[in-house]
Amino acid sequence: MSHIPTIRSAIPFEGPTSKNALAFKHYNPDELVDGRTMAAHMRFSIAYWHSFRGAGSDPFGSGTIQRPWETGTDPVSIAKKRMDAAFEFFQKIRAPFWCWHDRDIAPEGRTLRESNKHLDKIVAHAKQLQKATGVKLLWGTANLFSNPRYMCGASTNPEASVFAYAAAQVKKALEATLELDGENYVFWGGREGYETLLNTNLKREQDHLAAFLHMAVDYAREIGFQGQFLIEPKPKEPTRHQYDFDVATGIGFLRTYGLAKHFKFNIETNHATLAGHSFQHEIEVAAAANMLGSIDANSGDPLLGWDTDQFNTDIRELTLAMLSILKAGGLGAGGFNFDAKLRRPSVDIEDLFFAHIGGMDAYALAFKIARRILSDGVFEEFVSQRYASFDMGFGREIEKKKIGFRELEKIALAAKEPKPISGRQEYLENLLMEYLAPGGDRSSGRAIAS
Ligand code: XLS
Ligand code: NI
Ligand code: NI
Repeated sequence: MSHIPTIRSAIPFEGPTSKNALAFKHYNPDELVDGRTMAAHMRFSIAYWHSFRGAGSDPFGSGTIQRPWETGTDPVSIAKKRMDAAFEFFQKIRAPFWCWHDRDIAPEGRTLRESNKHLDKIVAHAKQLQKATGVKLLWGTANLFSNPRYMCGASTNPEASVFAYAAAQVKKALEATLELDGENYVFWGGREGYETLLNTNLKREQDHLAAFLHMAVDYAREIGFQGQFLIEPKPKEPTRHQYDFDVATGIGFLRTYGLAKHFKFNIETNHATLAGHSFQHEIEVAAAANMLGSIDANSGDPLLGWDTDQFNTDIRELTLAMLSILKAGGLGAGGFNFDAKLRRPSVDIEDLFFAHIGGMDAYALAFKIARRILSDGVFEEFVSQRYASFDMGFGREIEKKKIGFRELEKIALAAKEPKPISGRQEYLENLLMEYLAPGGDRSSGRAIAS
């Protein structure tokens, strides 16, 4: 039985000239690029919480979105029906992956034992659906922030019994992720942060967070989970200060506590901008540490200071991000997970399709533009020229740590004042515009202005 009868079949690829709003213009899952399909390159994933649990509520009003499958009285049966609808959507939108929080997919019971039973039933159902459809689990995670027990954090809660509850919940979520062959497991900080230092021991809370992560890694290895662990940084919201502020903070934290070898980063566009960074910056910082893991694909609103989780169709921003991702060698076991939600008045099921079609098309287009830029190599050539003085002479000795202040002083005293060399920013931005323009196929080999 179809839950989405108005969209009869899978979204077709019709190419850039198509006027069909329910067709892909740039994302052709079957297209081969370097011997791999676009589906395999992009590894798109649907976020269960937004697309199947979000109903459009905001602090000023309740939900606006009503789905026909949300009927019945038994929460576990409703959860199964909802999941059937979700897998129908995954197939029709042609997404090879999905992601969940434990409490999105299965209803929380009156006790932890009952919650675990619900989760077992739903995971069994999900396993069948994955098998029947071929849709795979990109990552699982535990919701350690919605229930009031977590109001002061989970592993950073001042109360040890809450730490224990959270540990039990993550233990179960890891087992569920393993059962569904999840390729990654994510820790987003939830309420791991603080509101005021008047009631908070920051050092102790960070120690507890690290202890928790160590326990998670140990248990996962014990049960045979081979997937990648990911930290998803966010600077604020819900707490005023989140401990996993941004990628750089996360790297420092993981290295301090001996966790760096177990983790990479899941970078969310809107979290990057909330931290005062560009999306590309966060990707570069993670890549520089060899810790780029996965992407939560969305966008914020430059006029708003919170996590609006919108679908991203900003080709310039995505092309820059793609450049950094491709230069880093791609996402490996990660993917592009649409951690994005419909605006409150976008109440139709068609809106869910339009949103994802736009998101997938935008990323596929950015991927293609970025590949063209990299194969022409003009920006890379410019950048390597810019550092050429470190490829020879005393520059090289600086990089090899073979020279010190005394020798460098001698060199500086003997030389003339260094000559200013233009950074050519405006020129390079114009060049980028040529690639972004429709039909923006630059003829390669053009000499770069020096
Ligand atoms: C919230 C986060 C969350 C994580 C998963 O801001 O983006 O949705 O991705 O817990
Ligand atoms: Ni996210
Ligand atoms: Ni977010």
